[in-house]
Amino acid sequence: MDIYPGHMAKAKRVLKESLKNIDLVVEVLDARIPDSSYNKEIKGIIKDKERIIVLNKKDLAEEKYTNSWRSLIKKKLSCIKINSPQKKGIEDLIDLMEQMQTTINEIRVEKGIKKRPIRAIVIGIPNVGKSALINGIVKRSSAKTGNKPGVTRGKQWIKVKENIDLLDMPGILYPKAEDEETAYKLVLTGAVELKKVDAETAGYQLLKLLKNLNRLKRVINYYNIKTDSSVHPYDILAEIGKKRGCLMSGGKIDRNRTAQILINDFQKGFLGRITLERPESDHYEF
Ligand SMILES: Nc1nc2c(ncn2[C@@H]2O[C@H](COP(=O)(O)OP(=O)(O)OP(=O)(O)O)[C@@H](O)[C@H]2O)c(=O)[nH]1
Ligand SMILES: [Mg+2]
Repeated sequence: MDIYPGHMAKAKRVLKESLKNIDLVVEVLDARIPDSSYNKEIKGIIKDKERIIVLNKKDLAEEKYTNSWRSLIKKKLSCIKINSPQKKGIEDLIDLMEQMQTTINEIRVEKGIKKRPIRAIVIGIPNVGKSALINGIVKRSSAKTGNKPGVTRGKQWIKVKENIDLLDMPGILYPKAEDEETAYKLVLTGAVELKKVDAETAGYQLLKLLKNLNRLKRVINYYNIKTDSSVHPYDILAEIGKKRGCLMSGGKIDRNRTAQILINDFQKGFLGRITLERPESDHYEF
């Protein structure tokens, strides 16, 4: 499924341009789908720059699985769990950036190069919380925006700490929907707009995923529907539709509208914290 026709190549070019002179890349993933929100081409693009992985929207994900993803990622990279709007975990991220700054500058000094503030950028897929994270960092910084010009016109450097500058414009990377399930996970978590796909189909995908994750009970309880987890997604959607009064003329259930409600409730966290991807092996690229 080509969810971002044409965007990918251009975004990569723009990102490569933004990465010039950058020392540290803060890569934001959605804690509900760490694998699907990770762009596998990124390593090739950022090469040997330092990286920190942020598992954002941790408030919407199940803590147990966020922790296991974090342990897995930490075998290779630094990783912090964050809730950007509530500024949870931002202090830890700044501390980590500070540590990395020290290391990067020590290496510079060893090589006989003068110490200088390191430059960082936030990157990630659409809607993952890049701007919310940057805002959170700005609010936590001692100094506000500096007026040093960024790599591209219109961009500015934010002074996070004495020796850390952050580009105020995040880099956007489009996720690769390798298969249909990945594509729908991106829709369900809001990285891809729902209107790009058939809402009803997306609704069934969500119910199917929740069933496989043993989380269908959340739906049944939230909408207070009389059914059990063994029932087919088709019937569950109908039950939700009836409860919510999503009827068309003639009394037929408006499945499209029902699916939109269900997906919106999931995205808002009304069904509780739900992680759509659990780490299943050690074979992730990160
Ligand atoms: N619950 C929750 N919502 C978040 C979190 N971070 C961001 N959001 C919400 O997710 C939506 C997208 O956040 P943005 O910061 O605009 O995301 P972005 O990556 O800058 O998106 P684009 O600029 O469109 O690429 C907003 O409604 C945020 O309030 C988080 O940690 N938890
Ligand atoms: Mg943004």
